[in-house]
Amino acid sequence: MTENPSENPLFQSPNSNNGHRPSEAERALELEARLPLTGWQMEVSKGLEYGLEAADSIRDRTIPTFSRGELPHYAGINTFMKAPYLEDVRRVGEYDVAIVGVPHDSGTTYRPGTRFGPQGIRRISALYTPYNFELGVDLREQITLCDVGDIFTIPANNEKSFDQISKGIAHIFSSGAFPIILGGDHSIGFPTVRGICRHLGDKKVGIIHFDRHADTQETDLDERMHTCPWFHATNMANAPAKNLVQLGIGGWQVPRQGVKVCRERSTNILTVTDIVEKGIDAAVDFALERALDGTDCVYISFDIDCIDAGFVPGTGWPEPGGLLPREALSLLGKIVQKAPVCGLEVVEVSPPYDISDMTSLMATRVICDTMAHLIVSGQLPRKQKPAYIHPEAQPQLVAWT
Ligand SMILES: [Mn+2]
Repeated sequence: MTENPSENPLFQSPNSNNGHRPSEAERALELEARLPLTGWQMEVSKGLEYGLEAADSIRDRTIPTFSRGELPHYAGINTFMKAPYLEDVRRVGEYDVAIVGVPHDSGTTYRPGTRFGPQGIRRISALYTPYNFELGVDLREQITLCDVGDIFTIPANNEKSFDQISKGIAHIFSSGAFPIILGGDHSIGFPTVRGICRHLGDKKVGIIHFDRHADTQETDLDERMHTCPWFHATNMANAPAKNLVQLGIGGWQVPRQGVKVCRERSTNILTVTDIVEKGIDAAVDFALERALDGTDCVYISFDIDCIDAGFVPGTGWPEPGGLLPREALSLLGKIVQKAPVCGLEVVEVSPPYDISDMTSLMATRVICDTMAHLIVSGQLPRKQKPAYIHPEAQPQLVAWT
């Protein structure tokens, strides 16, 4: 159901309409008229069938007795955006997008609580409708989404949890469903990328990493903690360090051991000031040029703390001076529209430290925007499995003791 991008007003030249450049709002009003209502109607009839017709006094006859589907937003079972819960994960390849929680926070070095990140993000995601005004996207009409629940992580053991995470992500990724991962602390960045690399054959992935922290040291407190994912991920031949782009790094929480590794491996860093001074478009060009140099796809690792601490209090290591939400979302949207994206993780949401669910809501926004930009750029729904997905799994990619 995705439109040809050339017919989408978002991609039309500014002067195509007799010199009148429509405002974003004018374009948005036009785009909405093109969206079908089929998915909504199906949801209503299923609701009436499964949830029974409403009591006689209810005038709106689309309302069932038992809440089914989107409405009301405060009711219902907490999957991400009330997507169907896929209990039989063997069927995940039947969906365009799979949401998976990774409730692991044993890699945390200060405030814990990100094991509740998936629950927090799912809970506040019920606030959202599937429609975005400016982009003219309706997720319910344009893609199929499921929530496969959480990976079974082992709270006292990072390494066993990493093995579970890599196995789970490899399963989703190789099925052809687009994986969206709800963290969890950032230690999961290594096993998620390892899961993807397992099915890349000889293909390569560039990592675009949004964060205030470098996360590139080998160990922290003697283990592979949330400060360490990119040291280990970029040891894999499928994920070269020269294709690691790190956006928003800076402040008083960047360990010097990590900085040394960034320098030695020539990762590609832009600070918040770099991004502001270059401008968003130049920063996007820099990120794509480096992440796509010799690679076949891009993985996005979005640490919620890349955004200024004032907007995301519910995180493990909040740091003032980060990106404004508008800047982060604009960078993300432009990157997703221009790169072949193979997966997204949003990490470091810690609901016990959150206020009014703001941090979880920011994560929801990052996820929904990513899905919308994948639709607008024609990457979703997938017409076929991307060529970079190799059917055979490589069991052992890198040794570490
Ligand atoms: Mn961070």
